Amino acid sequence: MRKTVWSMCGMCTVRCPIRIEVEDNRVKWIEGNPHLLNGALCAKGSAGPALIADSERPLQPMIRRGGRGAGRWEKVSWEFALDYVADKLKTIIDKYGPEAVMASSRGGPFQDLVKAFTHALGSPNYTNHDSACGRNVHHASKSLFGLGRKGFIYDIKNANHLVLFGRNILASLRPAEVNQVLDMIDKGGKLTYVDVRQTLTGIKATNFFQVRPGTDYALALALIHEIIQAGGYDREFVERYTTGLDEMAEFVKEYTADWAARECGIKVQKIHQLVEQLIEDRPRVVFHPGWMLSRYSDSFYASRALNALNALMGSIEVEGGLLFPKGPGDCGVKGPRSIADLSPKITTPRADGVGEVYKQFDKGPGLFHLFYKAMATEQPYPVKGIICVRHDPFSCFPDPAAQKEALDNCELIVSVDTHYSEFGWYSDVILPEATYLERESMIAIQKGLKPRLIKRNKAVEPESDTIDLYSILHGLATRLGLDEYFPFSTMQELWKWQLEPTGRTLEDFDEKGFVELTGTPIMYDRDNLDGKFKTPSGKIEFISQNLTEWGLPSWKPYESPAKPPKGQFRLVFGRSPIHAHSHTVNNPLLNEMMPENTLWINSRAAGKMGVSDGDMVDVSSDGATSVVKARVTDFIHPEAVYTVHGFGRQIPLQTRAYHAGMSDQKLMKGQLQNMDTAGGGLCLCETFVTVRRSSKNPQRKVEL
Ligand SMILES: Nc1nc2c(c(=O)[nH]1)N[C@H]1C(S)=C(S)[C@@H](COP(=O)(O)OP(=O)(O)OC[C@H]3O[C@@H](n4cnc5c(=O)[nH]c(N)nc54)[C@H](O)[C@@H]3O)O[C@H]1N2
Ligand SMILES: Nc1nc2c(c(=O)[nH]1)N[C@H]1C(S)=C(S)[C@@H](COP(=O)(O)OP(=O)(O)OC[C@H]3O[C@@H](n4cnc5c(=O)[nH]c(N)nc54)[C@H](O)[C@@H]3O)O[C@H]1N2
Ligand code: SF4
Ligand SMILES: [Mo]
Repeated sequence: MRKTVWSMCGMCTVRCPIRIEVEDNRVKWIEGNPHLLNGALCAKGSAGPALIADSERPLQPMIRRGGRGAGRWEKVSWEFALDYVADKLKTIIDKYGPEAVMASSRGGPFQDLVKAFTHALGSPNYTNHDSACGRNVHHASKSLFGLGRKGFIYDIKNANHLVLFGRNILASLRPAEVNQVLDMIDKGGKLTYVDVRQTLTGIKATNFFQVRPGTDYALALALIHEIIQAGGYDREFVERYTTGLDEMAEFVKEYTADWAARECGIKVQKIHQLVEQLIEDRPRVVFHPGWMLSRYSDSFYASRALNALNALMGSIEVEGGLLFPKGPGDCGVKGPRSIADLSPKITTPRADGVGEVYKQFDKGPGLFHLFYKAMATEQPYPVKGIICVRHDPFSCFPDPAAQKEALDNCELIVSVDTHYSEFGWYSDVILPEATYLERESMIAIQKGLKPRLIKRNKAVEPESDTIDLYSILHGLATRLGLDEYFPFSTMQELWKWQLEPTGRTLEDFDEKGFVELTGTPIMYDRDNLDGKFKTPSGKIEFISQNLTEWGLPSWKPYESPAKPPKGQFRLVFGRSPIHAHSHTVNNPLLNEMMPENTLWINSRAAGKMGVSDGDMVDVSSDGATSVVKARVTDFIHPEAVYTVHGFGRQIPLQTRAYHAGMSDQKLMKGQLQNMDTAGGGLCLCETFVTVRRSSKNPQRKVEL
């Protein structure tokens, strides 16, 4: 008999609520939770069953027996693997202290577990992927509002105008957000889209700007200037809730629409037209500050400018604008407990220097790439053990070769993953986690206008020798004598403990798969937002007191991005709606839909090089080369070439993905420490590549 299991998708980190139909321990159907998503799901989410069926992934623990990366693995039992890892951790801790162990996990609601484990060991060195994703956006938002990247949600559905700078919202997607955008368009809302190429989002736009790569900050500054100049901002809101308007106005004086049009390579009339629309459409205007802005050396400031535009529009805590996400406290109830509360507070300085050398960055997850520095230099102290959970640094950060060199200083490298990651393949131990359909996860809060508790239930029993993350960490903690921090032997026990203060029970999740903490959406009084902005002044700071104190400018004078030398291009990247970074590329279903990436290249530039659509090209930078098919198109700026991130994988056991397409991160030679010093994000779009017709026979799979 078929049964319904409520759960959360795990094919990417959005974690959409889902309804699963199960029969005879088989997943028969997956759809978006009808109460929240009206059944909607993306292609990746629908490919969940193919993940379970995929045998080209680690199906039991493995210990490296050959050299690192050689692929000689011994399959072992969980007892053996956990004993092995616990012993190695003990040795490192005895020799160098607990802070010599670092752990990273891909953020999201379940990061608490890995953080709790790291702190239980006595190490402050918990980190995540974010220096290659949203750190610039996060810190930019903090400098303005005192609230991080997740400090606002966007009421797109009710907006009059949504402005997206390289936020390809319909392709790099969240189903709920896609529906909001389409609803907004249906209701007559305007969409402005800025990119260096045409996209799924751009083709729906009211205003589309194809800009010169790296010039977003110029356009944003000009919008600030023109709006202030026209007196088109929300005076009442700005006077009540912001500081530093005059200084900002003075700073942007030289950044006129005429100037920006020349700098970005767009029409000045179109900028003026946009300004007029925005003034008319406010306050129901959302300037998306970017999700992933680890791109250019001024992306922090570009994101800061986009958020300043939100403040000028007065679009905070207003329908169709940016809303404060509400939590349990706003509903007058207590939230669930976090396992991180059981672990000790660690005061040892972090090995990445965040909080000490780099006072401007949030200590929370610090900055992963800086740990490589510590490994190589043993400064401020040695880092000898690394555990990566749901995170593949070799796909995530630039220049895997440089990362491997740093990692060679480590005595233990562990990957907790559902797949062979590039990092896992180089590691000492692979601890395979059960897939999201075969495991339970902790209860988490989803903040919003109607905050709710969510929970992942197990749809089917694993048929492989894989277990969930809690069991893995609990197994290690027990072996290390740290049981007090992981006292629960089952997820059921942990759930019950988490729920105790909330007054809710596990049964409350049965009806819809989640528990709403309020029946009606909560909005704050926009006329009384005092105390909501967590900056030193309590206001939205156009000129940030903290940045000033740290010796950083609130606004960086604009510098035009370098033009690529003749015969070279700026390498830019993005996502496909069909894949999630690198880890779905070998998924049997998704691989069938999109088996490889291509290199987008402007028609005129390609013509000059004698490259036609479909030709193989060598893409190289500083000794590294990738070979890929060219996609010749008018719809990309001639200075840039573009590819979908995540391909060019090098794990022979993943036969579908092996050497299919190109890896962008491999070409980012020397960029591992190229960080935006104000935002902490890496500058991933600051690589120039040479493109040539390739002599490669398409029959050959591997690169030479
Ligand atoms: N060059 C370049 N670099 C980039 C990007 C880019 O576009 N280009 N994008 C950047 C961005 S925005 C991000 S967010 C990062 C993403 O970088 P990563 O965090 O490394 O990316 P993911 O592919 O999401 O996940 C990494 C690993 O998690 C594993 N995994 C998936 N599901 C599970 C699970 O349920 N349990 C466990 N234990 N493991 C699981 C996958 O198999 C994969 O090996 O990369 C960044 N780096
Ligand atoms: N299907 C799918 N959806 C995803 C993900 C996924 O892996 N797959 N990953 C999720 C994650 S972790 C993240 S962080 C988000 C990222 O979400 P986005 O930031 O929206 O995604 P990207 O596709 O990386 O980049 C968007 C665009 O930036 C453009 N771009 C490059 N240079 C410039 C420039 O100078 N100016 C402008 N304006 N645009 C430029 C690229 O051409 C690309 O089209 O997506 C999330 N959603
Ligand atoms: S966006 Fe798609 S893959 Fe990601 S959680 Fe939602 S349904 Fe799953
Ligand atoms: Mo990301």
